[in-house]
Amino acid sequence: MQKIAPAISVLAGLGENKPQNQAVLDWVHEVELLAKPENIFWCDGSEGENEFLLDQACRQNVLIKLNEKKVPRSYLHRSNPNDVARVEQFTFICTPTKEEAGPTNNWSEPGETYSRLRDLLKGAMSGRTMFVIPYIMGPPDSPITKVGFEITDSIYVVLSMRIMTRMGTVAINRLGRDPKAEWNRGVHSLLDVDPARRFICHFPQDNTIISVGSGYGGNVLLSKKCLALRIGSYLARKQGWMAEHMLILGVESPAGRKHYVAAAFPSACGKTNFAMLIPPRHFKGWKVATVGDDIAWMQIRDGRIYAVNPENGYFGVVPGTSYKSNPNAMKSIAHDSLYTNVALTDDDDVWWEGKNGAPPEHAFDWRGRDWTPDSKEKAAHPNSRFTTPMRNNPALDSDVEKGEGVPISAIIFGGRRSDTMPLVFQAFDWEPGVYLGATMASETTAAATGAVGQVRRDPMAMLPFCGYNIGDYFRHWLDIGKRLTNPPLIFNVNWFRKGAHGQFLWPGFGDNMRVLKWVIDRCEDSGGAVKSPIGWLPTPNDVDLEELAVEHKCIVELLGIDHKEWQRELTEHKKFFDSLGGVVPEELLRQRENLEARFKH
Ligand code: GTP
Ligand code: SPV
Ligand code: MN
Repeated sequence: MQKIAPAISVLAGLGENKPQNQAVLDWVHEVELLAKPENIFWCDGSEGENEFLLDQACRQNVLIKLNEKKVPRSYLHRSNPNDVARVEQFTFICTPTKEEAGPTNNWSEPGETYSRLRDLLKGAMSGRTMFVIPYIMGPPDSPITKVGFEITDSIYVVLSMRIMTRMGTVAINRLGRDPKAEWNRGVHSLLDVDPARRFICHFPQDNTIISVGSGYGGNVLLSKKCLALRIGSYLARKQGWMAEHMLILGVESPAGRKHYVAAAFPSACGKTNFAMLIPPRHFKGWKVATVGDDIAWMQIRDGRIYAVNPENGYFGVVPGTSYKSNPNAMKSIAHDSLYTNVALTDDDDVWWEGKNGAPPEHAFDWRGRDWTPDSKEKAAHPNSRFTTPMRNNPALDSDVEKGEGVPISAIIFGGRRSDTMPLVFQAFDWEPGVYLGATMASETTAAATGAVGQVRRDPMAMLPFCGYNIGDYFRHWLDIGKRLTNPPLIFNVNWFRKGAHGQFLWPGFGDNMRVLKWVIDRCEDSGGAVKSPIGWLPTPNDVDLEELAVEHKCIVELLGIDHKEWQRELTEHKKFFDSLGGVVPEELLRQRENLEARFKH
């Protein structure tokens, strides 16, 4: 068997970017004594370092260089077939008490967990290189920006973190020498990539993350779900801001009026696609620009919400990405990108289900096995991903680096629902809007291991990412509302409603502009709607459907609510709240009663 992550021989002048901060040095030393690496590589984030590490990764077969003409400076990575998605059942919030982690998280006692992890990490990096990655989350000049250090024995993690975060010297400078400064400690080791020894543990009180036994995405790029959401949400509540699983986009009308919108959809439910939307031809002069595709850090200023994207790149779902569905993503991943678990063609190009053009006659599937169009299994894993710098995105918003963030006019919740949820509606106010987010549900996807297609409640798309008690999280949302004099309007969308034959009723993708336009109209007090029990619903006349080839009866179905389905939905809301065991704030329980009452009138 191939050795996992053998040490690299470090070239002179590389890997020497040691920070001055004594707290960091002490912590690295402590992990070194425990994990016993062969050598330490202190990353600086430079071009030369990246070139060197890419070359090393190819030599170790961690990466395969792709066809330089077809996808310049890009590489394929194949993860272990037992390690292809986030593992929610092995993800823990280690707070002193179980109550602090709340009813939706796996909890594990901190002292015991540290000692179990220490045992696992003992000598875990022997014969390996230990990389120290300094990074920041947020624009360099933002007051909200946080510093993190990730220690890892995976070269793939280093190369990915360089794309996903602002990495290297910028972080060392931001932290400075103050040993008391706030920064996140992240330790990651592949160990032997065995699911039996795979744990993703968060210690919010210590601002610490320890992740072992995986080499995949959200389990190991500790900046992302672990810091920016789980630890982030904990810090946000304590410090009075919000860390949310939301895309951020800017939308500009032909008249030059611009709004920013944040949208929370669960994993693999359309955030990246919505954030990169290209309006259909009929919307000539409208422009959509991306601020972020996965995470929003939001602050309140002058009674308004302002958002920044803490990330620097996109870790996006590959299957289904094409010039038809998402041209901006296709252009972004055409160069300088890492691909994970897609298929490799005979000419070293990448392929996946849903890419433009005919499938190749022969390829190697995501595990590296022979594949032809007759094969029963998919060529690319359903959760195969691209890692690409946000600078590759032709639609990147001009204010993406703005430290103070962009003002948010609307918050949109949305899930993957075959039935019940209409294409779009608007909550009556902030509190009913929080209820809407708190009760949202979605069919599960391949982004996490486990069954796919089952409806589960996923409050604010944060079920797997809220680093503390969900009841306190709801309370935080309600409290935020009280501080807002100019609150964003709150909406719900569903791109995934299906007709009687199991087909999607709505074309989605670029045509979601039609829904976005209605949202913007509502923000400008100009969009029409009718009052319904669940909120303000547009009629077919209120949504711009020009040049859309969808039958009128489908539109009526999409925009309608079925009272029978909603009775079931209300029962599910109650069941969900009951399952949380008394942590749900009074206001939300009252919202549920109000909703039920509105259906009776
Ligand atoms: P994470 O990165 O896991 O957080 O996912 P995401 O929310 O960014 O989802 P993404 O945009 O990558 O989309 C996931 C899947 O949904 C892809 O296969 C898309 O092709 C599909 N999808 C996205 N938008 C739409 C849409 O409007 N309609 C339909 N039918 N499918 C969509
Ligand atoms: C998600 O699952 O929401 C993702 C992918 O964005 S991962 O980084 O693996 O969490
Ligand atoms: Mn996500």
